[in-house]
Amino acid sequence: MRVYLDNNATTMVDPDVVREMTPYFGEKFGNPSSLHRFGSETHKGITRAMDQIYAGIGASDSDDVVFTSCATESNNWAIKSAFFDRIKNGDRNHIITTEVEHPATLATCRWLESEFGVKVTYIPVSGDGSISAETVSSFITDKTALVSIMMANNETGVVFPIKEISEIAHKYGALMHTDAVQAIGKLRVNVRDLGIDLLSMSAHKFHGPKGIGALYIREGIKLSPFIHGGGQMGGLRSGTLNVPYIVGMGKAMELAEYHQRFDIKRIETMRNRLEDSLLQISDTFVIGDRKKRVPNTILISIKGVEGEGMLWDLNQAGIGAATGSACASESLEANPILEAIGADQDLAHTAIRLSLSRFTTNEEIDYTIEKFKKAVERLRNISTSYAKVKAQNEAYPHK
Ligand code: 7TS
Repeated sequence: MRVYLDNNATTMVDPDVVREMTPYFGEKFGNPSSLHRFGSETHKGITRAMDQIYAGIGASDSDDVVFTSCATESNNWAIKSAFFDRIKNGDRNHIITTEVEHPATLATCRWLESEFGVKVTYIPVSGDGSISAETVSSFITDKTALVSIMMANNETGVVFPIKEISEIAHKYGALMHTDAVQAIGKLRVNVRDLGIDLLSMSAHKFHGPKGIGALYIREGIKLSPFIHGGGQMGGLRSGTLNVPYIVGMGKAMELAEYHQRFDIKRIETMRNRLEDSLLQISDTFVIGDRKKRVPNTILISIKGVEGEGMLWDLNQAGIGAATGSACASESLEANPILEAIGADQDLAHTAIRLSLSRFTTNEEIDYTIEKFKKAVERLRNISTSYAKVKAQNEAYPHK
């Protein structure tokens, strides 16, 4: 059996999305900026995708959505623009973010700090993986140019209070950017209700293709262009549009929004069943209150078992899981989420992330419960035997 439980890293492209994209690799190949009919037929595809995305995130017609290559690019643009458009020639010099953002945000902030002297506050998470709007309040000043805080954390699935944080940001005249990569398709995302100025998304996290994302820009917010050139995307990001991928992202958003409304309970029920069963294993805990997490994610820590060993055993059984984020897996020892919850170094290695999707089935959950329990048992037996041998060797050292 093959079971994919790493949907926070990427998702399977929905076959309906592939179907929608296919003509744009073949007969509909025109440049959407061309004035002839080859261009206008692809232009229609772009317009439709735009409508699907605006509807999916509750944007108003006067707002902007600019297609990018991925959320990493969107985050880079949103944060660098805080420097180029608001800090460089203004009287603000401060950005607020959290310790647990994706590297796309953290590395960009660190670069602005080291190269340009921007002050950055990295808000810590508490033991349950959450952050509070009050903490943002306590750090924000009238020198804050941007607050950049993710909507849902990729490792724990914990949802952050974006509406309250937006209100605080605006009270101090700061812009509110959110990385909504892990929220789309899992939560209702409405930019207008949440008071968001800038929002990043990536199609491959909601069953669209990889290599296409977008930045939502609220009406009236002026950003310097990210890519200069032929003036596509209102001059904000030049370059011939990636029509098949944009069409795919639009369709994926339409489906994500539909499934989020009508199908998410089914995923949540499977996630809860999996979680309850795994928590029956002794000395395990899951990070984050279930009611405060997106409905597809579990980050579980198992005492005395190495995360890499678990991944190996699960992989042997055909199950794809992760030890936290794939992008940060090489520095798990310094994982701020696990440090925040007070996990010691041994425990820090045991964090296994299981993330479901609408394609996950109940049979796959049953199979995973069985294989997961077996893996923990096997690995705990190995470490017990190893400890015995070590103790014997210490008691009777070789001459
Ligand atoms: N932001 C968040 C919150 C993410 O989870 C990711 C990818 C990105 C940005 C980057 O998206 P990209 O499309 O630009 O690559 N997160 C993960 C993860 O959790 N495991 O692998 C990739």
